Amino acid sequence: MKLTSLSLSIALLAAETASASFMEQTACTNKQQRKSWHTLTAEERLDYLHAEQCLMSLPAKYGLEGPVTRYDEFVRLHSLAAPDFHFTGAFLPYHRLIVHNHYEALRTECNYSGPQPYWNETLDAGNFKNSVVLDSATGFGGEGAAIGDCIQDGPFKDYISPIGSYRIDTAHCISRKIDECQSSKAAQVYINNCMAKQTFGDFWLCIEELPHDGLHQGMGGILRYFGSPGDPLFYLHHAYIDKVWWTWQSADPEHRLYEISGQNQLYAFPKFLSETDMCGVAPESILPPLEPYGLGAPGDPGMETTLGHVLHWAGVLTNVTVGEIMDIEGGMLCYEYD
Ligand SMILES: *[C@@H]1O[C@H](CO)[C@@H](O)[C@H](O)[C@H]1NC(C)=O
Ligand SMILES: *[C@@H]1O[C@H](CO)[C@@H](O)[C@H](O)[C@H]1NC(C)=O
Ligand SMILES: *[C@@H]1O[C@H](CO)[C@@H](O)[C@H](O)[C@H]1NC(C)=O
Ligand SMILES: [Cu+2]
Repeated sequence: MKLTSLSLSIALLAAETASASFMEQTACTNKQQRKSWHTLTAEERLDYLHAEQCLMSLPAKYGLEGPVTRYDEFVRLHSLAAPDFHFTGAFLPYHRLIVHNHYEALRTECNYSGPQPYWNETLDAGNFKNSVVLDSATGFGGEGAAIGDCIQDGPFKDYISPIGSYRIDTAHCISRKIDECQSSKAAQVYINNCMAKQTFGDFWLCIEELPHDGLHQGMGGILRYFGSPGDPLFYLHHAYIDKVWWTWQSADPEHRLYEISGQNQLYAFPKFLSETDMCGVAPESILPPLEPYGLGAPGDPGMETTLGHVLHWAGVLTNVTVGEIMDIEGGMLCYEYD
């Protein structure tokens, strides 16, 4: 009895020390805003779309092979490291970071001063085709048509990216092919199911499987692959998934603010990927390749993702640890959701 409570307090003390070391001294007072696309004014929507077009017009600066524009560089960074952070414990942290990095580029390089929007996908689940997000005048344009499912309207219809769906580069348009069975995976019922999970490991797997995959498979085209940031909808989607994670964290901050776990390399696909999904899609058609890995991952003592896990970007961006971005209102991040 006594021993148990002693080891418990030691564990708690260790957890507190770990979290404290990740909290920087800089206070988060002037929070950046994240807002639902559905509630933005037409002018706010256009500001965001113009900022994205600006990023698509700026020249690449990291010297990576492939990217021509600043916009392309984020696509390349995502696909280069993609096997490290899909179906692994770093899935949510990595996407939190890439949305932040992309937003910083819009702000500092394209003078964007509006909020980071997110797409509340539950509002359009099963009916992506009619979403305001895909409006041709004040949105991202609709789905594709003709050869290559190239999008036909909206501000990005003429954008050609040299970055392929994964590691092989071929010049292509932004493609989409909506599947409303897949888009119904974004429904609130699946969000609620995940919100009820009590551990990070259960929550993350639940999110990555259903609500998260609903957008990627439901929108189709380039969003189905590791080159998914090639469609600017990627950032609205992952800001949304980030909001869902933050809501889950905030429901029990004492336990969840710094809770992380999960395999730290893509050793195995989660069980749900071995089964045909609810829309009758067989797993082989959506699985990324499994790659051979060494033991463990940078910053982790073993095979589990920890707060020390290094989120790295092909050596071109500053390395960040998972622990540094667990709190969106402290350390290197300072933003809030509406
Ligand atoms: C951002 O604003 C600065 C200062 O006004 C200006 O020099 C720069 O050209 C602007 N950048 C873009 C991409 O519009
Ligand atoms: C999406 O909208 C629904 C309906 O207004 C709301 O209940 C839900 O909380 C929203 N989800 C997020 C993540 O904002
Ligand atoms: C960033 O992390 C990677 C992976 O651990 C490592 O190879 C690289 O040296 C690190 N870069 C810096 C600047 O620390
Ligand atoms: Cu991703």
